[in-house]
Amino acid sequence: MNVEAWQAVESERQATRDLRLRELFAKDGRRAERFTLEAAGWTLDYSKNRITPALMRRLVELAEASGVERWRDAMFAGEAINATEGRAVLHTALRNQKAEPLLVKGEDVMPGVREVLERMGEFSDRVRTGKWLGFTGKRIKYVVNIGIGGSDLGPAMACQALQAYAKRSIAMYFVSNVDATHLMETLRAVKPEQTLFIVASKTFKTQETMTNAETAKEWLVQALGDKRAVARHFVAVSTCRELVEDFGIDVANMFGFWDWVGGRYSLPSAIGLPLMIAIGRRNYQKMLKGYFKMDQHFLKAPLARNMPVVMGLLGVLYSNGYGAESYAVLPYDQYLARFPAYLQQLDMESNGKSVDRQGRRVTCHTGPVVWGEPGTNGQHAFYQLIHQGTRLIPCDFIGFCKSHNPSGDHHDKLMANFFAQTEALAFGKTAEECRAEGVAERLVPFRVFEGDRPTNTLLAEELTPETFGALVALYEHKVFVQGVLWNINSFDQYGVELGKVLAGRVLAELVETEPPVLRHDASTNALISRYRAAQGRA
Ligand code: G6Q
Repeated sequence: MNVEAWQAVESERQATRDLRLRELFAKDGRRAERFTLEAAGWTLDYSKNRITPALMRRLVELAEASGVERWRDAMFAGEAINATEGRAVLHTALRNQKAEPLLVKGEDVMPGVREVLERMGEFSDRVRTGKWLGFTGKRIKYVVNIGIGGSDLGPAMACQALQAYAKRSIAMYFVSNVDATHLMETLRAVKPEQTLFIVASKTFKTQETMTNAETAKEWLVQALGDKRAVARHFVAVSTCRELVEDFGIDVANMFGFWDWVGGRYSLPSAIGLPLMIAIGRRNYQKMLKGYFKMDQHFLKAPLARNMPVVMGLLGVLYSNGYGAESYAVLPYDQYLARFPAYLQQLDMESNGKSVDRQGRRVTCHTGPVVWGEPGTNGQHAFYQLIHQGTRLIPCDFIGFCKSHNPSGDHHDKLMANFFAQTEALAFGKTAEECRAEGVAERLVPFRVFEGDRPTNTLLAEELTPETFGALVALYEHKVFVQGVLWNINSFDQYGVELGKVLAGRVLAELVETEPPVLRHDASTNALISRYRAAQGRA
């Protein structure tokens, strides 16, 4: 982190650390308005944070000193900012609505982006209207996406998020785990002659995905009694044509993307195919428009009024200033149930790094732990710790004014909880207030809420494809900003490699018929031997 700019943040934080949100609100009648931003259909009220105008100024200066604008512009321009992998980072091109060319290594990437979108549109129209038929002439009723990580979490989360817009006659399934239970339980729910498998893998080499895809292929061929059925029931989303062909999928039914789309940023690429089948190409386009609006806001708004920048700075304030180890994302919308899981990958795989861009050990904490569950469920589970625990857990509350399922007073109750929680977290309840309520003296310490628990409130009119796209882009850019502030490369993920390589070696040892010579540590050797014995392979 930029040392001087961070020190300025720190001294301002020290000067304001004893201020209470109660006082700050009482002193400044314009506080809520001052700390509220609007962008792409979203309102962000960040007034219930431990900030003052002066502290926000120091934070914005940190963003300036760290070169947030320079890095942002380089990313949007297609520069190879993913330096360790020598790649551009251009997920923003996938939703770019402008007519101008966008060059990567001298080549305009936009015609390719539009061409794939068009092919996805044609294909999803055919599936949705029943023109694409299975091998036995029946229409598709089940879509099973086989992918993992970035090739699963985005579309799985989005299909649930936008279920209100989905064609209900096509059921969507997502299989990711190499644990056969995931695939087998899914295959029990679908009929082979009416199932379309989408094998989604950027590399088309991922162990879990290829294992599941091979098993699904065997299942289908066996059920339909003909290898030719594969062509009508399997399509691929990948960057690797040869491997798709080797698997037996007709490349006419392959939807491509590019190495400048990182897995966890790939939802608006062809990886979004299951979502397009679910919600149709028009709604999908609206989602891309929502992404684009937030992209444009991120590009054009001054740093102090820039939603992803402000959220990124607040996160750094708590991580590095207050030592917060995690933050919670709490969507008050059941459709967004998988959003925290999606964000876990986006944030933790991007910023879970301990070396900076120059390869030096970082000197401050980087990416936080992200977690969360939909409200109000979380209130009956872990909110106790957020309200009265010893740890500081900044929270993002996400809610909508209108429900897709208006029924009685459900939505008013949901939103009453939504607003009340941030109020309770910010302002708490003093011992005097407890006593005034008649709380017995011996119980007062248990009934006090300290308050000053920081929250962001993100509110939109309705969960639509557009507001959804903008929300995802908001978090993408927030994570980007934090990566710049910490001077790390948010776009590689070498940390997932070691376990994969070791698993390859262990697999050979697990399945060998002759007792293998185990050369691990004593613990791993013993565990492998125990497993082999249980399989009768001692
Ligand atoms: C994402 C990661 C990772 C990746 C999966 C699947 O940023 O790179 O989660 O998406 O490992 O990879 P494939 O799409 O190549 O199967």
